[in-house]
Amino acid sequence: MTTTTAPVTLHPRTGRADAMLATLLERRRPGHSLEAPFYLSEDIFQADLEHIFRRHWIFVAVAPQLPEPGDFITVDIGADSVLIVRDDDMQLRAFHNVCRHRGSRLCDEHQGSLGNIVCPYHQWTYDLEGKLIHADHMGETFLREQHHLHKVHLRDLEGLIFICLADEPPADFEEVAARMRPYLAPHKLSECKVAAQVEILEQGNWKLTMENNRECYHCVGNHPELTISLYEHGFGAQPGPQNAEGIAQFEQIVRDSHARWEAMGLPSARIEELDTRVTGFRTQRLPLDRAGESQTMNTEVACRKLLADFTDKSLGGLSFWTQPNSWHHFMSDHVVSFSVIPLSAGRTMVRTTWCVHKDAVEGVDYTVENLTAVWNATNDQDRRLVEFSQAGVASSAYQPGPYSPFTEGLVEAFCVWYVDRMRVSLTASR
Ligand code: 3BY
Ligand code: FES
Ligand code: FE
Repeated sequence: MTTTTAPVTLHPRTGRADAMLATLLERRRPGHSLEAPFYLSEDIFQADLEHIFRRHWIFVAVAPQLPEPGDFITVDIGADSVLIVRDDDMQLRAFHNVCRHRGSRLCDEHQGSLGNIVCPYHQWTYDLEGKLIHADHMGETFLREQHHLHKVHLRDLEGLIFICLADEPPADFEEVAARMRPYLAPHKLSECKVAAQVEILEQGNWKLTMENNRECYHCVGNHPELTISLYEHGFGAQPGPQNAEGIAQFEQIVRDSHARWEAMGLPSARIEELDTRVTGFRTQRLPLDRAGESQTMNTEVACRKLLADFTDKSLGGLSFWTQPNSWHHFMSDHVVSFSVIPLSAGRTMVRTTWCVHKDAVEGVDYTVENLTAVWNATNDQDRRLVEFSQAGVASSAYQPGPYSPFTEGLVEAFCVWYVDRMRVSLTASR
């Protein structure tokens, strides 16, 4: 591993080695994986939390996790715990899960239902809008209105819940939302129910999880279940005489499918803005192979009751990727969403949520086993790949390797976005 000779100065507040980080960011070699400290260093992990996860829009949940007034979930991002509740007017709200009395954690559970938010320590009580409504023994001069819960920014993008811990969140989210709404709205995720949710722990850095997600170079060799429904020519490939016909055929299928879907009111064209904006995103609706209905083992729908008012099972897969931490696949019968939560330099949680129409009946319209089979298998394969990468990066022999210009363009886009956002934020915080 190459080491830097730059002088190391500690950040006045965090005590971290920001100069070394700045040097590593500055000398990142385009088109290559990152240097080892980006995956291994706990200091850089803390910097990732500060500059990426506390300043950008983070995908944390789907609206069907909180269908009723009083439903809540908690989400931990580094040392910050966030409480998301649905209030009596059905509005989703997010608060720091921190009591305004002496700072106690308010809710310890990951999900549940509550009437008011009651602190377990001295029972200060907040309503679902975060207002302090009750606090005993605080005297005549105590002002309840100065002790409401601290809010966290929240956006519900057609059922996808994003939060931002920054005081001033990136404003371009509104534009991303406006662009994405026509793609997502027809699937009516907000009218779904959660059919299954699985959390897996990966012994690897969150960036390796994201990089792995941004390419399908590894798919043929590792994902026998996923590649049943995905067209191989959708993965990107070095063009040549051996695959010219296959690529041309695939492109024709995409054009024909897009024409059909667009005519049904389903926007399908690719939008590619992963590394060109603060709230990086990408979308595309792609046809699925074989029966072409869903990402299942037999490529047929996993749920007989289709989403929204769909009658056509063959709507392909609408994918939506966001920086820094999510990807989603919307099909005719279900939606599968992935949220990546960093835990430490070498540990990452991936939460996968499968949603079906809220009136679909388990055992009649779908089975959880069939619905989740492809992505449970694929997630486990990806976990192994991430763990292999983490192990290799930790070796003294590791050096940044070259990305394929044909199949790893989006991995590069992730790294470009990451390095750029870190540089900007690091400079601004000095
Ligand atoms: O399809 C996905 O979401 C990613 C990309 C390829 C491998 N991985 C399963
Ligand atoms: Fe919450 Fe005292 S810390 S009521
Ligand atoms: Fe994969």
